Amino acid sequence: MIDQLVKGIRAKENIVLATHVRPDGDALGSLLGLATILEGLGKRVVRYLEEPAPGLYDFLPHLDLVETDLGRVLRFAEDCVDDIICITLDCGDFSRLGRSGPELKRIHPFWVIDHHQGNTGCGDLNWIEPQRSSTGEMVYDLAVGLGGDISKEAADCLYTAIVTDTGSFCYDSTTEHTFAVAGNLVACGAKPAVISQGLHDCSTFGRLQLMQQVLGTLKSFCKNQIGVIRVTQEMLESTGTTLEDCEGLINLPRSVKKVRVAAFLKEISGDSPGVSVSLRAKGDCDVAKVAAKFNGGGHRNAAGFKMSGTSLNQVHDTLLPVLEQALSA
Ligand SMILES: [Mn+2]
Repeated sequence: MIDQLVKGIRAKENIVLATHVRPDGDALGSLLGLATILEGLGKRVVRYLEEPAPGLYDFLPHLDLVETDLGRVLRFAEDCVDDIICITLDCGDFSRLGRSGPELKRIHPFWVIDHHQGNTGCGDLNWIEPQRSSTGEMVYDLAVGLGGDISKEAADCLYTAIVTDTGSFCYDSTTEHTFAVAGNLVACGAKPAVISQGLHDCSTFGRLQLMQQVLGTLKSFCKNQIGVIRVTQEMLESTGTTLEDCEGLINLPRSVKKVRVAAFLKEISGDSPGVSVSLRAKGDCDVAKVAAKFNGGGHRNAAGFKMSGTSLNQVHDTLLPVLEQALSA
């Protein structure tokens, strides 16, 4: 597969890179890392995001080069005629590309590089490996195939992708190859301590106050094997925070020794109010299957879904029996 991708990339001069809405570290790191690597090979690259990247990742190099104007991307693509590829990274299914998806898909060829379980592939070419720790790990292998240099900037981006999607090398998906890639990235100049500081030592007092309130909602079920927390719009308002500040809070219930499944219920306001749910599992429980029952997706250990026009209590009552069932499966 990598040979096919390498051949395709060598044949083209212009490349549009895109990733999922509300991008995480793997999405952004893969996008920015691959962009830098391709530019090193003399390609013209567009780094497209539907909305500006979350502030949490502002330590990543070249975030300033991100394009958020879809019209400009499409005009660029039109000017390139056939000499172009659109590559989506870390996008588990087509809808995760957001409103831009249908427009971007008009660019041909349209490629998918991803590691989400259940991704059926909507591209002209699909490189999907669900057993991989991260898209960043796959991008590294592609970079090796391309034979280009991995600059310090690219190494920082790909290392960030891997370290975030593996929960700092803690999740099941972390393999010998993951460590080998991370080691090579450090050899290329990635700085684990600086990245870790950028990712973890970036709290605000507002976030800590939010954490306090969110932890106040902690409930356990099923002999302490299920831990559930929630956040309301009112909590966000009173602490001057946004949903972005909830990143990582699900690890609080997950960290309980007995907990096998953690759930985080978030009240969503805006155009389509409702509830978004993040799920984390330890051991043999598969939360991707749980999320799929609610039209969501993800991996065995980390998954999620969204329901509109509903309340936190309603979602809680519907979800709990499904989680209990997943534990006994
Ligand atoms: Mn990922």
